[in-house]
Amino acid sequence: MMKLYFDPQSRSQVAKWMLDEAGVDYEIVPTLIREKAHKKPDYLKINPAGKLPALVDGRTRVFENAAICMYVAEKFPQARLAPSVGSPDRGRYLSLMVYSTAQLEPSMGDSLLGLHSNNSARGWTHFEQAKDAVERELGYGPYLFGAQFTAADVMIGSMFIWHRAFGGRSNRPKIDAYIDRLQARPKGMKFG
Ligand SMILES: N[C@@H](CCC(=O)N[C@@H](CS)C(=O)NCC(=O)O)C(=O)O
Repeated sequence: MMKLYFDPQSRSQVAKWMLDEAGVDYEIVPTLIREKAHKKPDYLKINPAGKLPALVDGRTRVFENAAICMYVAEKFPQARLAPSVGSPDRGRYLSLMVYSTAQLEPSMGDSLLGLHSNNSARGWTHFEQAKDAVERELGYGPYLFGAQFTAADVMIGSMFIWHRAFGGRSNRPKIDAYIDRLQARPKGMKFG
């Protein structure tokens, strides 16, 4: 059975949300940050960055939420959590998965931490510009791929859910309505 290395008070909840949406069996391996379990040599063999979460599936190990979500979507195509390989939407899907973690996550982190820099040489820009990009991609919704809920909603949505949990407001009615929809899903991401 797949094993999810998990601390409930961490981004491990993103991978858990994805696995729950896929409706598959997995085992939770408690790996608590406060106990420094994520820095132990055995865990570093799974995720060399010493961060949570990580997923182990037989001889396969996957770290970074975006990779875990893509792995799960690919392994369980019947869950329809990604546009299929070869479909015209596939490129946009891959782009949004990488965008979520390469640009949205750091710009949101800057915003929460009050680190304001407009130096786009870092590879990402201000959180407000990231919100613009998400609004453009949302179109008429309800999800990023219209009626089909996908791993891209897990990755992009979880960033905004996390932002909310830390008291941030998006101040974008369209994004707020989207996040409300995601949180209302029966298997939506939980915290703590
Ligand atoms: N981009 C990574 C972020 C992982 C991450 O930063 N995890 C945090 C918990 S929310 C962590 O393990 N921090 C502990 C540390 O770095 O020592 C992902 O999505 O997997």
